[in-house]
Amino acid sequence: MNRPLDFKLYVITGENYHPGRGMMEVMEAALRGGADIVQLRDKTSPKRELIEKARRLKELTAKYGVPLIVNDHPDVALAADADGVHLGQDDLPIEVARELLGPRRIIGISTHRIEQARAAERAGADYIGVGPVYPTGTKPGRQAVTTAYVAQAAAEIRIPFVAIGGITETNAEEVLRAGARRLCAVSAIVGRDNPEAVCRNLLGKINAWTSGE
Ligand code: 3NM
Repeated sequence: MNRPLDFKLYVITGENYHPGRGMMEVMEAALRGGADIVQLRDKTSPKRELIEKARRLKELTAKYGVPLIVNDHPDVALAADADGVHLGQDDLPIEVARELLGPRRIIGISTHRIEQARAAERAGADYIGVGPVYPTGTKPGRQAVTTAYVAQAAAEIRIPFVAIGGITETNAEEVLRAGARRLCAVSAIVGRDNPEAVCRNLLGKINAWTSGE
C-alpha cells in the first residue's frame, strides 16, 4: 500500500492508552468503525517487544487495507514491514528517515507552528500533524496551538495535515470548521468503551464537512 496516501481518521495505540484492554481488540474495534490509518506509539517498550507489537498490528491493519505507521523508529517500521513512520521535531530529520525508508514508505511529522509545517513540506514529508489543538493529558506540557494554527495550515499547506490533540466528538466540528479535513484522536477513541461507535461518529462529522467539496 504505502504512498500515495490519503486518510480521514487517524487512530493511535500504545503504552497505557487503553488500560485493561488489549491493543488488538481495541484497534480492531477502531478499524471496524472506519479508522483509516493507525499509529503505534509506544515510548517505553524495548525494541524487540515493539517489533512484535508492530508485526501483530500490521497483520490486522493489512486485513482492513489500512496503513500502519510506527512512531519514532524507522528500524522498527522496516522490521515489521509497516507502511511508514511518524517523527517528532527532535527525532531523525525527514531526509535521513527518507534515506532509511526509501521512496515508497510514508513519513509524517508533528508540527506545532507554521514554520515547522513549511519546513516539513519542503523536506518531503507525506503528511504533518497539527497540534495539540487543545490541551491534552496524552501529551502533557505542550501548549495548545488552538484552531488558529489549523486555519493557517489549511490556508497554506498542500500536503495532507491531520489535526491532533484534545479532539473529541464534542469539539470535532470546531476543528473541521477551522479547515481540518483529517482528525486524529487518542483518548477520545481508544480510551473509550466503544471505539467503533466513536470512530463512526467522528467519520460521519468529517464526511459531512468534506461532502460537496
Ligand atoms: N501528538 P489525545 S498531541 C500524540 O500535537 C500527540 O503533536 C500531539 O492525544 C501533537 O487525542 C498528541 O488523547 C496527543 O489528546 C493526542
